[in-house]
Amino acid sequence: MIEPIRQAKQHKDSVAIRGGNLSYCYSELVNAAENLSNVLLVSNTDLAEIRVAFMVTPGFDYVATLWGIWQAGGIAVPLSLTHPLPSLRYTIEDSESTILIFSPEFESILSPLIKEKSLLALKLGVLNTEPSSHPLPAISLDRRALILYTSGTTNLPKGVVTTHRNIKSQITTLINAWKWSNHDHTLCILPLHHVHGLINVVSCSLWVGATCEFLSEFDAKKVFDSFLKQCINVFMAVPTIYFKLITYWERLPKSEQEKTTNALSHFRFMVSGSAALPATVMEKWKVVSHHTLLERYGMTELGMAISNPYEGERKTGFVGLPLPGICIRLANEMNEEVHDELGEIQVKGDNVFLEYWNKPEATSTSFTRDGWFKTGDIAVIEQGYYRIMGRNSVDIIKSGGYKISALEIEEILRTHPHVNDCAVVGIENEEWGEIVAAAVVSSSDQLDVDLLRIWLKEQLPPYRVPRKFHIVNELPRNAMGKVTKNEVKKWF
Ligand code: MCA
Ligand code: AMP
Repeated sequence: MIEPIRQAKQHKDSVAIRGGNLSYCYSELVNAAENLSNVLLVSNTDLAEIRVAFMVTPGFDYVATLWGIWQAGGIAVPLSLTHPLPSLRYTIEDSESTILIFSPEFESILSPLIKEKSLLALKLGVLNTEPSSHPLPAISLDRRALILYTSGTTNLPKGVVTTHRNIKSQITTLINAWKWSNHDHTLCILPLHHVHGLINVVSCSLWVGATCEFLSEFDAKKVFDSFLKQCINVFMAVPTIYFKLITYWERLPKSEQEKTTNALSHFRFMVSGSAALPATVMEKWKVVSHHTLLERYGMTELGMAISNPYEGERKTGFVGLPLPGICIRLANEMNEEVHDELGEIQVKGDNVFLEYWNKPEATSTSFTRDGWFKTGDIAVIEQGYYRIMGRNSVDIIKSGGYKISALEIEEILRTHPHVNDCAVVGIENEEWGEIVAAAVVSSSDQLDVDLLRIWLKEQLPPYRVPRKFHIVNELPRNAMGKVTKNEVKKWF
């Protein structure tokens, strides 16, 4: 039996999931997952690491689908709910998924792919929550469980493969460090094709028998309305979301502000991560909630690695201390450990992913010879606390908590008939962390930026579409002919 189901079986009648006006207990969740495993297995005894892509509404159906795939022996490939068709096609093709599970609301976007790829398609109806007695395969911890797609220094996103052991390690580390318990009740508003929402919020809460409540989308009013019901006591989000909540709260009448602050002050703790938390946001959130946000550092390839303490000083501008059980060091360009100076964060531990899917070379170059994973993030240690100072690539942009590859956007832009060349950069922004900006070289007088934006939206997820454009005759280059992106940034 997979570990999440084994854990869930200890909390049979407790409420696992809430969404809309519906609640589901742990027994219903386990039964729905096991019944779905049986449907997936048909007459097989084990899916043997077949990739199963799924595009399912966040909530009960989502978790039942994920656990159902795992319990049948498949590798789960969560699809983004907001990506356009070309991005969904890429994920399905790259992961070589052969089965696709979806909620009815996503049928229209997926139907061309189902036909084109001859996928075995399963449209979810009402899930069967009766107990099942069919035998299900034993799944060892070292089997592959999940592929999450993340952008990086290559132009196309890479599939990060984690095993059941990696996931167990990522979850149990956080449960211990942040003292999760079955009395907790959290709200999930984050996308579930990334670690922050899927592991830190949903998987941690369901591992301990807590309640995980879902909102269909991020909306500041709906988030505060949920908080005012006074059940939720744990909240995790990216800095952009805290920024948006603060902006909303500041516009409320004084009496509403007080009511909200009173509800928030009863929370157990609140976490920020996925991107640097600006000091201004940290300070303003203290006024809104009477809480010092716990900032932590993680990566799709690692889960969480460094965290400010649950008990103890949470330092503004620092991501904290290595989490127990995870080995962290700073290293120079020769991959030698350094002290008292800037270095790349390198990580070892059971939490570290297995491989990039079908990319053995990318996998091997991302590790040192002696097995440290090279994060590409540069940090210093001050009094034991890590402070992130930047990245070793200008081509990685973080916007709204999403990691974005400048190279991917450039490659697509260059295929536009009126674009001769381009350079994409991230511009610092308090709300979004960075916003994507593009300098475009065009010899055509027909290039229309609004039309270009619409054209890009058909090919890229909305958060990867540049917000700012600058049309130029030439890009600045160094003596080697390489575009000098710091010069490009100055244009914005
Ligand atoms: C959207 N907009 C943007 C961006 N995204 N503008 C600038 N930059 C952006 N990145 C604009 C839209 O075009 C739209 O404008 C308006 O904002 C609202 O768009 P919408 O998509 O509705 O935005 P939203 O729903 O308000 O979304 C903001 C969000 C979302 C909730 C912050 O970006 C989000 O869920 N981010 C979390 C991502 C995440 O979970 N990352 C974790 C991965 P207009 O109306 O003019 O069109 S990292 C991870 O997992 C690691 C392990 C870790 O450490 O956690
Ligand atoms: P992703 O690849 O989407 O998982 O994003 C991981 C990256 O997010 C890390 O490599 C960091 O660059 C960044 N990140 C995550 N948490 C923080 C944080 N608290 N402060 C600064 N950067 C962060």
